[in-house]
Amino acid sequence: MLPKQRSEAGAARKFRVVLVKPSHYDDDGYVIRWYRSPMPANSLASVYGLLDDCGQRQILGPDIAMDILAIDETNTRVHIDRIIADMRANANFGFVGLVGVQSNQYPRSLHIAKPLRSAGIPVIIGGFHVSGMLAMFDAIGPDLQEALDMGVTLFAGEAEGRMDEVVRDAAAGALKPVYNYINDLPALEDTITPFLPGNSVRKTIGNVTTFDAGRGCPFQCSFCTIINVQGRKSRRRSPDDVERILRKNFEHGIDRFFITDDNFARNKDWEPIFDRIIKLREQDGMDVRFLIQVDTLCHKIPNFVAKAKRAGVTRIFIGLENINPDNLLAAKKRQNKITEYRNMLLAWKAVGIWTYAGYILGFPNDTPESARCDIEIIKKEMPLDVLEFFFLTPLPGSEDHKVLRKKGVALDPDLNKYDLEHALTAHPHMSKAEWEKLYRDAWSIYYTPEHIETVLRRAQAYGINILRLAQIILWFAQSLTIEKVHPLQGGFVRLKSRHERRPELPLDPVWTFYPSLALEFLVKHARVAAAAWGIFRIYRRVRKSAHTPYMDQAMTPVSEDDTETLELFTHNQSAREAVDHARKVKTLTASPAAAETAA
Ligand code: B12
Ligand code: SF4
Repeated sequence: MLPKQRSEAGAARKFRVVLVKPSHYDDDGYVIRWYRSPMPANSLASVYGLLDDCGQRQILGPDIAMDILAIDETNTRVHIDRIIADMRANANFGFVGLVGVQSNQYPRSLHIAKPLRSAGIPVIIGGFHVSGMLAMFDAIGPDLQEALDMGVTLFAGEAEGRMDEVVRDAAAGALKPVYNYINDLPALEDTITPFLPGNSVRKTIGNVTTFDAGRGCPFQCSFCTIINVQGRKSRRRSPDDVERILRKNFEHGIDRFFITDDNFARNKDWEPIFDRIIKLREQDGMDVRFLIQVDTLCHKIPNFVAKAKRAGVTRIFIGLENINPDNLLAAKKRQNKITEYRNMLLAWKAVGIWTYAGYILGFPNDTPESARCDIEIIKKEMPLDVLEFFFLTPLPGSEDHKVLRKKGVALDPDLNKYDLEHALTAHPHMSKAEWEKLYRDAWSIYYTPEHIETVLRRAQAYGINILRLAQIILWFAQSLTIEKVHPLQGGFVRLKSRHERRPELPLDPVWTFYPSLALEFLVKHARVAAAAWGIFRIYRRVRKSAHTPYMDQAMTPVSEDDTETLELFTHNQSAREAVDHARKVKTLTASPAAAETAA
């Protein structure tokens, strides 16, 4: 039997909800699952919180209790047979919710849904794939139709304020095929606090959790899904909401947070939220710390960086994406100005905050040579700590995906591969094999022992905790080579079950599966130990030199000469043009008359 959670004592009946945040399949067809995943899933916590609230308000009446179980498949095996038995014992009174389903998780979701539907259990799929497809296309595509044909209900848009309707319909056995709220996005102020019960959180690595302080981003990057699913308008939780979330977690010993807003710098209430957190830290003694995602112009917002520091931000994630202005323009990422990159990174460094940046490989102007050269320039001239690479991916929900589909361009039909780790369409200058090789090589070009040492030396000079940074570098540098998954999909100790394989692939015989699993386990852990020892030695060397001042080109304050001397600004025609453009803008806006005209 499945464990019970959250039910009201004394109620005559229970409405059983099993929430599953699905994982997806690796390239060998096995579900990616870990003994411990890095942190609780915010989508799962959001949906759990909303259902829990329905239960507490007894929306189905005083004699019906809500009984909710949350399973994150990245750290827990989904025993479909047990869910079926459990639901059957409850006369299928309830539903299974597949939560926060991304495109790459959609095939796995259908595989989970199929036997449940055959057993007559109501199933609902929500998340970015369904929302993205319904946001961009009027007609239901074959992938969503497959779910509908099975009798699965699709939920598009956000569930805040809509969960009562779904629960009531499910209880009445009258779920609609589609709930489409994509054009009616709810306000987030005073909405229900995301929440996960302790046994779910304990399956994650540390004292870290996630929450979104807001949704939506004003920019228009063509590869982005967020703007089409969550909109371009900033909707946000209030400072009171944020304080409630922080206090609730802090009481349970959780003091590290990943604020999942895709661009916290464009959350219209970033300042009152930071001010509230500053109060909690400085007056109420709550030592809470944060990782936030921002854009490359955030340093220009008055007080943003300084208040982030005081609010306990220790790390930021930036979508750097590329250093070729032609590529940024092609992706409509006009807000990313290479002339501002160094200013921005140095502003964060000056307050001792370290940086993760995402870098996309496979923009139209990339060649294997140019991309390799760009990574070398970044290493030399930009004070970045952790760099992570992605394939340019036409994600369902993005403008890129819609345009390619409309043009009839061939796209890989296997949604499981839409995880930013696969080449899914033809590239103008690279074969698929060259693109894949570039992706694999990019990690080893960036994470050389020499460069790891440089990153640690720079960080030490800025007063950053380099032991923690070294651990994160180990994770990012080795994940792809050792675990064959992107670090953001990684976890602690990979688990595999013989039966958790894509149904299209054969079941491995016992006599080959288990020996190769054991060998894989040993080899991987030996490699992790060797890599950890290598990075630890670098760390020790850097630590010993703590009293010797360190400076290099990347750390040099930005000067007028940069544009003549740094390769970042001279490496190709479009970089030189970007510099000319920035100069013109500066000259124009320096003259009061021009400033008036510009205004
Ligand atoms: C935080 C985050 C992460 C974190 C996860 C941390 C965590 N544990 O929460 C990390 C960094 C680890 C991560 C990794 C990845 N991510 Co991510 N991630 C996000 C991000 C920024 C926020 C997710 C979130 O919490 N959203 C808020 C929740 C509340 O929204 P929601 O999931 O849509 O849920 C709402 C509705 O959909 C609905 N709903 C959802 N489920 C259900 C179920 C039912 C029954 C009902 C009624 C309603 C319902 O109600 C919810 C509340 O309103 C999103 C972008 C975004 N803004 O959402 C990308 C995003 C989801 N990630 C994405 C991707 C691709 C990935 C990776 C594959 C990337 C990679 N290669 O590493 C991995 C996959 C890892 C994994 N196992 O999930 C894509 C998915 C795009 C797509 N079309 O599939 C997104 C959209 C970003 C993007 N680039 O476009 N991610
Ligand atoms: S800045 Fe980020 S969230 Fe905003 S549109 Fe671009 S990719 Fe999307």
